[in-house]
Amino acid sequence: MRSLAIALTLSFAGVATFAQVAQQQGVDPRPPNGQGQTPAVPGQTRAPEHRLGVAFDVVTVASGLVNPWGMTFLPDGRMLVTEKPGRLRIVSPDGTLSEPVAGLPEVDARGQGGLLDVALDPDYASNRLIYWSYAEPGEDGTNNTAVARGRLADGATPRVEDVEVIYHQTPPLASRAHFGSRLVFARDGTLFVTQGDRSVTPGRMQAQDMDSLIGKIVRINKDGSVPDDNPFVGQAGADPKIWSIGHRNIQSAALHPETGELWEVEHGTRGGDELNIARKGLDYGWPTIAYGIEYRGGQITGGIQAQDGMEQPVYYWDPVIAPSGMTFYTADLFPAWKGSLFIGGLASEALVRLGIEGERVSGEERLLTDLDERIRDVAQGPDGALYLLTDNEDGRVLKLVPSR
Ligand SMILES: [Ca+2]
Repeated sequence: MRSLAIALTLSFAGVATFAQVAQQQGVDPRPPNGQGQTPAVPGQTRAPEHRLGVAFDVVTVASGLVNPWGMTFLPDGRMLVTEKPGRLRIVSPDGTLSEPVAGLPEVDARGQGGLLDVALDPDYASNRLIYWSYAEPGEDGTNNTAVARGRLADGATPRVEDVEVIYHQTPPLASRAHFGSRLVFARDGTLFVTQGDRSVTPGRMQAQDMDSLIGKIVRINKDGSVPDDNPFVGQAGADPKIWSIGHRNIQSAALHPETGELWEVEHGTRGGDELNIARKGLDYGWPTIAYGIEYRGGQITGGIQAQDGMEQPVYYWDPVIAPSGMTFYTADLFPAWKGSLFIGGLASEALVRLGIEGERVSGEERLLTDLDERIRDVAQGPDGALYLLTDNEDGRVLKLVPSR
């Protein structure tokens, strides 16, 4: 497929021709679900396959983790890893798992719920604060995404102290799905929380409601208070925690290493996973505009893919990859990968690499397609290796290192 793409590139006679070819010749040969849907701009989907041919080994760092979901690195090189059923562990570079960190609040681990992402305070070295997101159990079978923080007290039996729940997505709904979520600190020290629409009709409809936190990215201060410069502060009927609206389910987010903007990938239905740059106060369209079709078949809402006042994705996938964690690669260990965006694939059971030029996707590559495991999170380690979590009852921490 690569040689075909090169041949076509060399012989292409115009942008329209190239766009047409790119439409047909991405890395995924299957036809789109959204028949007749056309990208808003050339290259918005099915970017040309671009195999860099980087040789790497896959090393198992740790195993025996139950559905690990999120990870982050401590300054000493150990990792914090969440397990979806509700346990947080410290993982040493030699693969040793700590006892579960004591003191975390109860989670609702049904369905897609549980203990989700984990992040360090930007001032962790001095305050030892860590933050985690989770599905919080509520009344009468309802639940919601929540964020807590606490001070990590290390030792033979690690624990968190001074635990505070700093954020609750409202309103709670009865659902086992679409909790998001990723925690990303902006450069100014505020915290982005990416969320979902709860995968039930009332939640889906609230993704456009300004008084609901369903289907939103929120931006909060470290203590959960509202930053003064949030976009809807002072707007009647709007929740001031909102940063952006119209999102379906975001389990993948990272700051762009140069611009500091929040990039995110959200789950679509059948066709319609999207890469967005989540900007202040903007509407990302769900459920009014979307690529792809409903799971059961048939058009989504009014069957439109674009509308004034709603943002187009930078890129979309139809068929989907089922995106999980992501990271921009910036280290020197793999020079050819510098500047690439890596996204974990759940249903696609692959590691997706996107070449990024400015704000467009220049090429796509699928790695680890023979691993046959769902990839739940992706992070760059302090050693420059690319770390992954595999989503299994016997889940692993893997790292990719250059082949010896
Ligand atoms: Ca969208």
